Order: sequence, then structure tokens, then C-alpha cells
Amino acid sequence: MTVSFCGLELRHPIVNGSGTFDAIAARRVFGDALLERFPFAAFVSKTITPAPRDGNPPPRLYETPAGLINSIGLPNKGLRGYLEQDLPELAQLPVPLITNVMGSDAAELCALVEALDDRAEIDAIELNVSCPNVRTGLDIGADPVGLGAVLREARPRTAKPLIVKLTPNTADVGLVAQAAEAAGADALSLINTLRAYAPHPRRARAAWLGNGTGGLSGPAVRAVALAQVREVARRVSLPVVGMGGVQTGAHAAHLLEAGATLVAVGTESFRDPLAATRISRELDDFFAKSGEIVE
Ligand code: RRO
Repeated sequence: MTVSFCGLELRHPIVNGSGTFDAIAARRVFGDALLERFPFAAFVSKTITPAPRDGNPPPRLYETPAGLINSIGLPNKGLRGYLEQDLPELAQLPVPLITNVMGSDAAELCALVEALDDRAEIDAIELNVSCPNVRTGLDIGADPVGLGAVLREARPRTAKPLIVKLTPNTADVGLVAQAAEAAGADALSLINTLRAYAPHPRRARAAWLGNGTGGLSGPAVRAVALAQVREVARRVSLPVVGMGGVQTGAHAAHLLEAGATLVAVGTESFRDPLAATRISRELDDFFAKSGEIVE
């Protein structure tokens, strides 16, 4: 089941959600076996920022009955650390590389995009305008006018495909998607996590997460993702990377039926690093049996 996406030919439609699979650590653990059986058809890096960041204070994770709240806060080596240390390793992966970036204003975002444009190892750039966990970040993912203005500045800085990762934390995701399309995005990805709060299990009136709030992912958000992907696919003609709570081939098929071209697996990879391999096999089976009732 090969797929064309932004000029890339992918072996199947399953990729990773940014920040949910550490390919460099996995290579250290599994060695070259990881390259021979790489679970994703393209690899999306963790978000990088211009300068290194330590991330949010702990605790950073909270498990809910049907999901995971994270407040990681973008720890990363910064642009220079990424280019010098991570990119040579990520370039060895047997699939196209999508680098995810976030800036705190348009100038930072433009500088990141320009720096990545020079690097042949990178096949596409994903702009994270939707992280729920950093207050100083470019918080324009919910503002169609602001997002359009920033994208118009960033677009001419690269010839590589630009994917814009949208937030679900907005009243009208279709409007934001249309603004991104009009400003020159090549593709859209959604959903990022839903803003969420975890009370401290023992202390009154206290938050569990070090940063107060976080972002919810996992099965709890799957129905939200389906509704938002359907809406965005209806409102724009760009390819969409759909994600949110995918655990099985049937879940991936439902996002494709909603209009996605690719499907990203995120939280499920924390339970099983090879979940994406199983999901793409199940997806083939799902379509092989389509028309039948699958129990
Ligand atoms: O690092 C994070 O806390 C984080 C990011 Br950048 C994001 O885009 N979405 C998320 O749930 N967490």
C-alpha cells in the first residue's frame, strides 16, 4: 500500500507523531535490526527550537483512564545540536525524514526553516504551532490571521514541503486549516494534544504536573481526532496527516476514510515500540476485507 505524500513515495501510510519515538535511542537498543524493520514509512523528529531547552519541571506525565497527559515542555538540543549530533544519525534511517520545528516568533521560525532548507538529509519540515506546554511559544495555532501572517514569512525560506501541525484547542479548526492553505502550506497534520489538567492525587487544590497543565493524547482523543480530520479534509484540498489515539489498523483506516493521506501513531508506541508495524499490517488486512464486517 504505497502512498505519495508531498512528492515523497512512502512504503505505507503509517508515520510517527513528533516526539513519540526516539529513533536514535531505539537504534542504540536494537542496533541495525531497527533499520531492517523500521516501523514507520517516514520519520518525524521531536520538535527542535533555535536554542537548547531543558523542558518543563517534573512530574511530566499523568496517566488517565484512557489516555496520557504530557507536559514535556520541548526539551531539545537546539538547532545546532540537532544539525551536528542528531541529523547524521537520523539520516541513516531507511525512510524519508521530516524535521519538526517551533519558534517563539516569526523571525525564529524563519531562521529555523532557512537553516533546514540547506540540508539534503531533510525531506520535509513540520511547523509545530500547536504545543500546549510552552507559554512563551508561538501560540498562533488557534489564530487564523496570525498563523497566515507567520506562514507567509516562512514559506519563501524553503523549497522543501511545509507541513503545519494544527492544534485541536480551537473553536474552528477548519478556519485555521484554510488560513494555512492560503498562506502556502503543503500539508497539514492534526491533532496535537488537547489541553488537560491532572489534579494531585493526595494534595488539595494542587496540580500533579510540574507545569500545571499538559496535553492529552491516546484513546481518549480518538473521536475528537476523527471529527477534526474530517472537518479539515472537507475544508481544504491539502493532504492531511491524521493522528490521535490510533491503536489498531481499523483506527488508522477510519482516519484515512475521514480524508487523511497518512496516519501517525503516537502514544501507542510508548506501550509497544513496534506498534506501527502491527498497525500497518492490520491496515492492509482491513482493506483486504473491506466490504465485509470486521469483528
Ligand atoms: O514537548 C511537549 O511538551 C509537547 C509538544 Br512540543 C507538543 O507539540 N505536544 C505535546 O503534547 N507536548
